[in-house]
Amino acid sequence: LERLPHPPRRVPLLGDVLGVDRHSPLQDTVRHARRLGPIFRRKAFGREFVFTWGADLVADLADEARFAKHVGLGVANLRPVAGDGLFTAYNHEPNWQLAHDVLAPGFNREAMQGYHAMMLAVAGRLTDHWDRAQAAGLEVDVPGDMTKLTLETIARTGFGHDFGSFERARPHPFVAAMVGTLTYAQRLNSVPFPQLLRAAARRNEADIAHLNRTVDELVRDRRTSGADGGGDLLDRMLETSHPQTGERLSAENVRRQVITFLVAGHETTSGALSFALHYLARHPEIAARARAEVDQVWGDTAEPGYDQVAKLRHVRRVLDETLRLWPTAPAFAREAREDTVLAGVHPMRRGAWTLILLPMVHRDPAVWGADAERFDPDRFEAKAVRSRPAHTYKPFGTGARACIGRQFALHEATLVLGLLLRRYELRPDPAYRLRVTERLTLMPERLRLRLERRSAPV
Ligand code: MNH
Repeated sequence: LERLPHPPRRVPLLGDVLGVDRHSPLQDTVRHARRLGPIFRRKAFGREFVFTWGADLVADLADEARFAKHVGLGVANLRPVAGDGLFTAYNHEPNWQLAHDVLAPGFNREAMQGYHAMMLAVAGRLTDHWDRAQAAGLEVDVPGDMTKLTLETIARTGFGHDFGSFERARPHPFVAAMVGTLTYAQRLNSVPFPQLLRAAARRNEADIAHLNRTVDELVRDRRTSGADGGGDLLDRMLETSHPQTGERLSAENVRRQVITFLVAGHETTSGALSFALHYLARHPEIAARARAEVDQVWGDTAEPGYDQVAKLRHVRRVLDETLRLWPTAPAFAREAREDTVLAGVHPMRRGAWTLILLPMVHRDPAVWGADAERFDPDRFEAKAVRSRPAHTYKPFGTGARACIGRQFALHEATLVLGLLLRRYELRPDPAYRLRVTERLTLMPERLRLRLERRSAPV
């Protein structure tokens, strides 16, 4: 550890943390990373964090035989909210395997096909909303509207629940409570004495209570209505027993899973869609190519079918490239299962861990070329992908604890980008400069766009 590069120490107690902007710890760390190299440490309040982004190191950390997910920092700070839900569970907690096995079929191809019509219906609410804004000559609030869209999508497809997001002027209180808990969890990492955050801690308790209440109501509605959700996620959580052991999720664990899926199922997808729309607006030539593909593949079918989404290769590459530059879950942690030597160089004790800094992994000039900062979806053409080493692109994490919702997110986002490209031309505000808000996840700050309806709208 002592040998790893680190920023200069200014204050002995606080380490280099005085240089940390507590509103953007990730971007701040990325700035250090460029200077300090592929593996480095930062000290904050007596704790040492090791960050890794070099391609050979990250590839080695992906070895599931020697490394596993580490529940630390931001993820650990969410334990009071999400408990032993799928995302925040420790590897050894029995509820992880149980919930994983019970819920994984909720993301297979057949299940995804079942969600498609509802995803289309929610996207229709978005385009109604955008049509009205466009007709009135108003800008649209991209992150706000993408959050409405993705929250409604996961709530309706997974839980048969309607938050009425598009009928509200302000975000649903569930979203406000969620943003509160994510921001608080992030903040806990960057203050020396979290005990002093008394007012914030009380607000956080209230936010958690709100999330719990919302979820308890949603579960009660399902139980009392006697309706089955047609095999949706809530159905699986409540009714499905483990195929081998016959075990069921407990009521308390169901509560944790519902919160987990409502939050994990919309926040990162919303950011991905928002960044993608930013890039499409800024690169009209790339938007035009993707739009031409949509016109060609979808023709004038009013409602594209499930299979017609995967055929949008260009649109999908726009999304892949967006998640390269702005992986909306920007870091994940890996720990050593046993004493080992990382990439044959750095000794690690059992349990020692490091944070993988995705924006740097994804911008390493040694992997992505001298123009790594440039937005170029062609990097995801099959031939280019094959020419890159494994484990150099990891927006959905790695191994057994990788994202269970990956196909869900990609299908939803590709469908929505296709629908929006087909319907609108995107006009950026020339004065806008991309600023990124952090609350564990990433989101473009105050992104507004103007829309024009295309001359031959479908
Ligand atoms: Mn998702 C885990 C990124 C969409 C539900 N997700 C992860 C991890 C990353 C991630 C990275 C691994 C974290 C870690 O190792 O600590 N997820 C994303 C991104 C998007 C996304 C970038 C969208 C874009 N995730 C979704 C959606 C859902 C979802 C949609 C649900 C419908 N994700 C999860 C769950 C986990 C997870 C649940 C935890 C899985 C596990 O540990 O078993």
